[in-house]
Amino acid sequence: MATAGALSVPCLAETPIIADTSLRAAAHAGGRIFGAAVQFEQLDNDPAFRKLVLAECDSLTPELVLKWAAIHLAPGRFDLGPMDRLAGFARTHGKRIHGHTLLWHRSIPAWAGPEMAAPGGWNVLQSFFTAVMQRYGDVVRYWDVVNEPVEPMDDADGLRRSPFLSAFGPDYVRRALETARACAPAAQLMINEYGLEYPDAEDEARRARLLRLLDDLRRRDVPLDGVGIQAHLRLDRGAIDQAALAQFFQELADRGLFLLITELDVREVDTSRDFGRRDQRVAAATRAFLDVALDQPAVRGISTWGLSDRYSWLNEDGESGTRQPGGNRGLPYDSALRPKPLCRAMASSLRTKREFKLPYSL
Ligand code: 9MR
Repeated sequence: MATAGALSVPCLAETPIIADTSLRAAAHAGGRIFGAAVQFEQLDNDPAFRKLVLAECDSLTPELVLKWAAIHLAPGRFDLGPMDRLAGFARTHGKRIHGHTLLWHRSIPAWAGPEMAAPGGWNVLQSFFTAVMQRYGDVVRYWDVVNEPVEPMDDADGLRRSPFLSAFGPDYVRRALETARACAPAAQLMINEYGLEYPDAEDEARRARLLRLLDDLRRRDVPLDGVGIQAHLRLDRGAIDQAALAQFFQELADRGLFLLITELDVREVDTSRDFGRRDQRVAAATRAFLDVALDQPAVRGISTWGLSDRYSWLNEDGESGTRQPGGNRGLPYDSALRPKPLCRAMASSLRTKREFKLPYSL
């Protein structure tokens, strides 16, 4: 069975001196890793963007092509071509792939819903896990085994109402993690969750329910190694409460779990042409978040959801699904691939908040 070998983050002394906006250099300076969500076509068709991604990223998260609905076309039939291309790119350039994601309620193949609900329904999940965890085991070290399982507003004891919950009951989280461990014994298994960052009642309820889920899994000795904090920040949600957030990160770390910031970006409200003011706001909000996150030694790294405003889901038109480059300015590089104040704020936070004696491996 293929396993992810260690690929060491260079020690500070080996890190080349590059621009002070370099997120990768700043992350390495603190013993952390940096990555971004990408699509292969962006790397293939856009040489300037490819160069930026190669310079900045240790880890690439497939934005679309590793999701279940994208791969598992029918029972026993997989379309692995698009993911193979991204994995090949990562292998060629010595990058890691972040395994996003095995179970997500928004990416279930249409045929699989009824199959899951029928007797023996776990087999369909088992065959997807086996196919991708073995095929990409050499480049994937971290897997988002279950994405977004918690939804306190759903009134199902705080777990999200989903086809997984309906077919298998709340125990599906344990079964998914155990199945993943059996498929890739050396991989690092994670739960990835959103809506954990703000001090309002909704996020507070989600934080509490996530902690309860983690305690439950731990009590039953379920294989779980880490938690992904998505960190889709939003300027319409107001300020974060740094003390409360620090406490939450500590509560996660106290459970023996490592943490990754997995999908960082910032949704703006202001759409004016005053880019200077907008960029300062985005940078300040992110700095307030990252200074807390990176103060926590259990946080191993950051990935942004995209690297440049040229390619951001936040610029996706809900109806057509097309993206208008540059509308929202919530990623470190602008649509001309120039570093923005956000980039400098991230690099500065990464450099200031150094926690590690030993570098983590990717
Ligand atoms: O950014 C992704 C968007 O282009 C896709 O249409 C969508 C459905 O596959 O998924 C988006 O990525 C999501 C991620 O997989 C999970 N967390 C929230 C992300 C943004 O919606």
